[in-house]
Amino acid sequence: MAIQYSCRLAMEIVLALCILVLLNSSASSAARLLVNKEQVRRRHLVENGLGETPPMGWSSWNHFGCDVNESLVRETADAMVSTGLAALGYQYINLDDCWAELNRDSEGNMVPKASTFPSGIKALADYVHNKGLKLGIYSDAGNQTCSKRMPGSLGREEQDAKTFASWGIDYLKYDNCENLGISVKQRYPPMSEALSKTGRPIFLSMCVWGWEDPAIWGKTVGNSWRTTRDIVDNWNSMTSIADSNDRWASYAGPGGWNDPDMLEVGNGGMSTEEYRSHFSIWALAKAPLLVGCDIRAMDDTTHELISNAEVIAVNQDKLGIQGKKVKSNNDLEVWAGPLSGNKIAVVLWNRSSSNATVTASWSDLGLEPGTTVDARDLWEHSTQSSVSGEISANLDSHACKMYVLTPNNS
Ligand SMILES: *[C@@H]1O[C@H](CO)[C@@H](O)[C@H](O)[C@H]1NC(C)=O
Ligand SMILES: *[C@@H]1O[C@H](CO)[C@@H](O)[C@H](O)[C@H]1NC(C)=O
Ligand SMILES: *[C@@H]1O[C@H](CO)[C@@H](O)[C@H](O)[C@H]1NC(C)=O
Ligand SMILES: CC(=O)N[C@H]1CO[C@H](CO)[C@@H](O)[C@@H]1O
Repeated sequence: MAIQYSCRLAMEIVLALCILVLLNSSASSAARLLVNKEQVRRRHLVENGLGETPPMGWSSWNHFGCDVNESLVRETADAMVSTGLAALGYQYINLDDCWAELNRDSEGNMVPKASTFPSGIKALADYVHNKGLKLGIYSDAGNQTCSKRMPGSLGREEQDAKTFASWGIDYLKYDNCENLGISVKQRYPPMSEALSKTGRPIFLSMCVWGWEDPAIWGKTVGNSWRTTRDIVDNWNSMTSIADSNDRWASYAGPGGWNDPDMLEVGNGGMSTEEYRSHFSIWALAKAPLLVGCDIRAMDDTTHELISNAEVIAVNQDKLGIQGKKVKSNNDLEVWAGPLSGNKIAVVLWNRSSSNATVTASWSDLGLEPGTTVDARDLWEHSTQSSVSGEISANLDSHACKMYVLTPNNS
């Protein structure tokens, strides 16, 4: 393995040098800068071709915990299509913990829990695929999963990866419980290699809780890595996770994403404005957008929040650069990041406990002082033309505004 990796690295360096030489002779310095960045960003891509943009879908955990079964999964797949979410890009239907029997069969294979998944996982994958969606599953880089109700895959990576591939699985969330104190960096690569050996492209979501700074090395192993502990459905948890994840912004990119955990929108623990902020910041930060509520029974407000196509477009922008906090002043915050086509995504966020005006000046956003922009308000769906110097909004406590700025004459 080590030899294969270093050969690959050497080949990529040669390739990058060739491209550099070519560019030096022809392209402008701006274009050169862009392509160089792209080379560096792609060098460590785990080679399954997945996660060019952050994954979108649903996961059973935040709302249902261990109370999962095959009818829930089928009904959720139905709802994904009937509510229009699938058409907006939500494609993964991800089963979390508790789908398997506690014990492996006599050949050491994981077995779907007979009482809750009597038709088996292959049949479920077929059902989900027939809807045009993808099926995700869950295991753990330890000897059991976090619920302790099913086995983990540590030491059984090849066997389990083969099982998942034979069922038609498209995504694996790989958790970090019961890990016997072994380093994350030792426990995750074997599953990555096992998945790639199956020949089936399976998105690897490394649920490593931020251990051993996964942003730094994660791209060689998986398509996303958790930067934080689990989210809880409240304001303090959501905001502190947003802040921890923000530290690692520069490491994310196509093929490998920082993961601040799944969405809580629609689960009832936050106000509408808090959920709007949650969804806006996750979208801006290029986080996986994995809905964690019961989409079979969501209310209109939840549907409106998670189906905002303009906010989703920021998350799925092909440039794939994670937006970050660019100004913070007594709970007054400005988060921003570049988008393709020279555009800029901006969130103005009042995290204090009362009403106030939040302002982003052009210098906060890296815009020249004389620049004018068209400012698209992604939640109001309205555009202000020729805005100059700064953009500001009066915001209720915990509320945000999200804009895409398009500089004029650029
Ligand atoms: C399946 O799970 C859902 C969600 O927990 C539950 O409401 C439903 O009763 C379960 N169905 C069966 C057949 O167990
Ligand atoms: C997991 O490892 C722990 C510590 O060695 C051990 O106590 C436990 O029995 C193991 N569980 C399984 C299912 O192997
Ligand atoms: C905040 O200020 C705006 C604009 O002045 C106003 O419309 C809104 O009602 C205020 N909200 C609160 C909670 O005071
Ligand atoms: C971001 C921002 O402007 N936050 C403000 C929210 O409201 C309080 C009270 O008016 C201000 O003190 C904060 O600065």
